[in-house]
Amino acid sequence: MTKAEVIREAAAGTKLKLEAVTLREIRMPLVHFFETSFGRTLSRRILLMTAHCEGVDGWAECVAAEEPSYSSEWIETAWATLQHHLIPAVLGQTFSSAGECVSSMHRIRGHRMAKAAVENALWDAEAKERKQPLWKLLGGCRRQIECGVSIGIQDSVEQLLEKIETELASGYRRIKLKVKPGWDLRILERVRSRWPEILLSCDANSAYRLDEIEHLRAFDNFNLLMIEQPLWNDDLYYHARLQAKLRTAICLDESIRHARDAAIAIESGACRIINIKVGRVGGFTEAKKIHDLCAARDIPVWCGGMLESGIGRAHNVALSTLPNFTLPGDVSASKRYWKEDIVEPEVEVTGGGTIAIRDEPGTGYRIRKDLIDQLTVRKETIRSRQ
Ligand code: OSB
Ligand code: MG
Repeated sequence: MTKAEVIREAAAGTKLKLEAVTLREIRMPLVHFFETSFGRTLSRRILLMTAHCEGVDGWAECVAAEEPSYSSEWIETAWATLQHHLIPAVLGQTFSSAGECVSSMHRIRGHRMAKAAVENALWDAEAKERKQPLWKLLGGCRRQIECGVSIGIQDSVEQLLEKIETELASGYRRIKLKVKPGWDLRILERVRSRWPEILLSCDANSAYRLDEIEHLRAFDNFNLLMIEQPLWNDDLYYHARLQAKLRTAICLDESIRHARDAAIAIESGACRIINIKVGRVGGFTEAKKIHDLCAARDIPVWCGGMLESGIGRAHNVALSTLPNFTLPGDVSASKRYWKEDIVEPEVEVTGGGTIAIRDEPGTGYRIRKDLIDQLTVRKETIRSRQ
């Protein structure tokens, strides 16, 4: 280092030397099963990543699921890609900010959920090192965020109505229903006639095809805030064709992998709303890029969820404080998913359907290390030899 560099670094005050990384898999059964158009989840296998940076530990959750259904990534590809490619690309390096690791991982194609685990753990470490709340470091501006819920496909309509009633009574500000052929118009009709005024949306997770366009047009009858990802998970073009024929706004989730996808989706009219999931897009840097691009084009965004434990959930809370997160997200209370969460306090929602933002350094949610140890089924620490 030159003298000027030493002085500059001392002035900046932050240095993250990534000395070691710990990967773990924990098992956590869900309080209730969660069913989408692609299947039912009863229990989660969750990959946690810890970035050890000279006395400061940053934590993140990799949102890759148990099966490659929502995306092509799943826990085993994420673990292997982290172990063999991503961790070697960043280990032993010194970063002056978390976002710098993105270029180190650039030559590895795809595997965005795995990349997000690395980057987000470093963001957590950076926030702790700077003694700043993560939400501020990300550029957030809100002191509370608005919460919605995503309600899976149920065994009966009665069960669904009961669930909605419970969530509305808890204060949630938007109800999103998972739909698929055979569980769509009939339930939307029942829900809308019972609650004519609520903010209501639906998510098809790619369950429809373009030849079902007349069927999809019937969704216009229910005054929905949006219909999320009706067509193929990797499509933009046909969503544009569909959006031109619908009154209801299309929101894209799966199809938006990065800011360029978001730009093309907006320019081509494939959607009017975008769901940002930090794991899906490869980390906070890309999530912020999409956020900024949407803000500049007057496209509202909201924060999606992936049945996260408290660690991923806390990151979603922080991200949701950015100014263009103007619609209620799928960020809800820990207790909807877990008997006991791995952070303290658990993520809690007020009677008004909001989460209050915490001001401690990092996420503001402490890691329950003992509980994590109890839930761990596999663990590996990889150290730098430098
Ligand atoms: O499409 O938003 C989705 C869960 C798993 C995979 C995909 C999705 C979801 C959800 C649940 O809708 C959101 C949550 O409550 O975490
Ligand atoms: Mg979705």
